[in-house]
Amino acid sequence: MGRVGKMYGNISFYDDIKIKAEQLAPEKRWFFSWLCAVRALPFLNVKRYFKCWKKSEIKQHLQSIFYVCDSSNPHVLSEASFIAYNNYVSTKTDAIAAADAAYAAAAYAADAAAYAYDAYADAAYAANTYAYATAAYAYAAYASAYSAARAAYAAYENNSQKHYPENFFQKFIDIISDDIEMIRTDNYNSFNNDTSIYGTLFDNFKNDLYAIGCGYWADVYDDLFINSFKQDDNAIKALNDRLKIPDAVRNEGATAVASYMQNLERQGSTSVMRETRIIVLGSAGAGKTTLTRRLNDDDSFPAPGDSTHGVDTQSVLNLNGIKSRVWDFGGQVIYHSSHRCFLTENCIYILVVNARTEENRDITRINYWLDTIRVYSDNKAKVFMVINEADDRRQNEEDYNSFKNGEFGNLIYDIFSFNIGNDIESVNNFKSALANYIEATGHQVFGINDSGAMKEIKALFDQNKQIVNSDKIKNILLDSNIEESDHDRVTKLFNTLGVALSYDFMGDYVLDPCWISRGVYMVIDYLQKNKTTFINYNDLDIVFANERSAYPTDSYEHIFNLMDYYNIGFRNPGGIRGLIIPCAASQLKPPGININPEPDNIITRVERDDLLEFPADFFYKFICNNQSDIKRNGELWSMWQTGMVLGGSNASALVELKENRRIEITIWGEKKVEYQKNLEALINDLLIQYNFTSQAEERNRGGKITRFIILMVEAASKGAAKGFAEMIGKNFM
Ligand SMILES: Nc1nc2c(ncn2[C@@H]2O[C@H](COP(=O)(O)OP(=O)(O)O)[C@@H](O)[C@H]2O)c(=O)[nH]1
Ligand SMILES: [Mg+2]
Repeated sequence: MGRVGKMYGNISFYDDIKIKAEQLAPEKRWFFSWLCAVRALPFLNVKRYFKCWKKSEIKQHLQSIFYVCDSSNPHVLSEASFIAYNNYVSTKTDAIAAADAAYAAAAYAADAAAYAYDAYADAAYAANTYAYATAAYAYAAYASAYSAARAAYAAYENNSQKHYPENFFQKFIDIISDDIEMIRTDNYNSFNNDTSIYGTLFDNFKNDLYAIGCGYWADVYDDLFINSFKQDDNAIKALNDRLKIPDAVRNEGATAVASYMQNLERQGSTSVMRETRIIVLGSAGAGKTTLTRRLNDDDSFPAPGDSTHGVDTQSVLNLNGIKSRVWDFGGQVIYHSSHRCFLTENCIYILVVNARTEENRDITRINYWLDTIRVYSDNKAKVFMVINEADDRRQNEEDYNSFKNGEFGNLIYDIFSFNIGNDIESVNNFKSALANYIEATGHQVFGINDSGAMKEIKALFDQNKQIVNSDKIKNILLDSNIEESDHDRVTKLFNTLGVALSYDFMGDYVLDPCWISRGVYMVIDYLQKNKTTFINYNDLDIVFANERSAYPTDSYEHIFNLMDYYNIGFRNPGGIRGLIIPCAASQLKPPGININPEPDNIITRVERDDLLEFPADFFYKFICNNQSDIKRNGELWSMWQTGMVLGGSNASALVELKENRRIEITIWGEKKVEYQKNLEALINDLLIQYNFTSQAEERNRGGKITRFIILMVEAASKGAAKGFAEMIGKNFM
């Protein structure tokens, strides 16, 4: 589509804006982009009730857009970020961006039919997610204006002009042209705030936000218009608070943010807490424990062969005055399967790669770890990658640096190469980089009462009181001036944040996440050592023999409950009470398991379209999900690390994980087609839990039907930088 439209003299509106934007100082260009984005917001609701998006995703879409608008708000932009921004984007592209934003905001195009609406809404969402992932970076402003505007534009494209009052677009363009002129002449006091030009669109936007629990946001944007885009101290304070709310809350979407903000306001004053959790991952022997010790100014080496079992959470760092607890994981494959349940919270990750060992040099392994972090953190994490040059075996740095530009580019904060064991100076530089990052990002704002309660609960955990019952919790919350009617909200918040775990089945209790994680890993370690998949209550006496006070008998139920809840294992259906834990199953198919597929079987294959490995626990969870159908012969369960045999009613299946990246299901028997459908539904449910999307495609192969389910990782997981480059490179109009 050409850039046609109203002509200004002999140039188009678009070119006119571009030329004017080029002449503006960067911060003014930025302001202009932000203003365009805000003016474009009501377009998001051209289809009432935000029906342009999938219902289940509306809150996420809105949150992405509101968040990038907030991050680009002129009141949060510092001198430093302008400089960074300026270095990053040339004046030219910057001006084009501003013009694009303006142009799209005005939704001014003669040629309306060219683009399918949904595709654009998705693009806008992806664009926002890129910006979201990298909001700390200076170009968020541009991305926000641009992508909000794109969404708006898309919304317009898909709808006839009948939604708009007469001459709407002409008026809108005039307003935007006035905006840029006023910004040029430093006249920030009289921006046009006439919402009547939107016709019903503006009020519908507000009303529909209210209808979905986002009244808070309706008020924020209404106030901006009412005050002609001037923001008073209260508005600026709220803006700054919004940017500091815990990521775990933000990830829940616009409604969660709205109610979080309302709670802050209700509690009067706020408190900023600055704690983080550092997760150290990497293969066994990479140097994780050594690095954890060095960060703690401990210059000892772990004894060779003395690898970490489970997870060690003892180490607490003080980084520029901010407390960070370090979770040092054992690298054994068996543990990977249960990382997920403890890592969903927003954490900082250190990935240690050892340049010495073959396995660590293997690019696939590094991809595996990065993908694991991406999946488990919902693509929101930042990874500090450390290449351990133990024995001074330097790798070609290029090899590793390529990861920065690759698929995981936006995940990687930076790559450091040094000898962890002996290069104290580099360790200290690394520690400073970590501290600076945490200082810049690690603050979370809480209502004063909530933060009081949180501190008390953490203090209890620190005193080794790791199982806290309902009476105790109630007292803590009441002491912190949190009314009883509000207790559920607060316990739920603490659970979301990973501060204190609580689940419906636990009823009364909240638990220390460090404590329960350590317990779970000790169980897995025990099973691995004893080469068994079954553990009962008596076995736990042995597991915790040296930790009686930390893990008394009455704590066992919590550990089993949690493992069951997260599908790390499942309850033994008969006989002795206990858990069956698939990740402790034997590596290979045990002898004695018989498989007799019939010739007319059907095969379903599941693989990712990026052909990466499945996250480590994916297959184990699939085993758990099929627990009732797993064939067994007395105590012998037909399952192993990479396979299982199922027997449903009138159908059987052999399920195998191949090369960690392909699940092959061979199904035979009278009702094989129905059984196939059941299994596919189960896999699909699981895929959704991991934020994979799937699309099915059938093919015929040699008489047998081979069904491919081709999986895709959400567009959101593409690199931010790449997304940005695409946005610049691709003129969408
Ligand atoms: N010589 C030398 N040995 C190291 C270095 N880093 C780790 N090691 C040794 O390598 C082994 C594995 O290290 P460790 O930190 O336990 O690895 P983890 O499994 O990732 O926690 C231990 O025996 C360490 O003493 C290093 O920089 N130089
Ligand atoms: Mg270790």
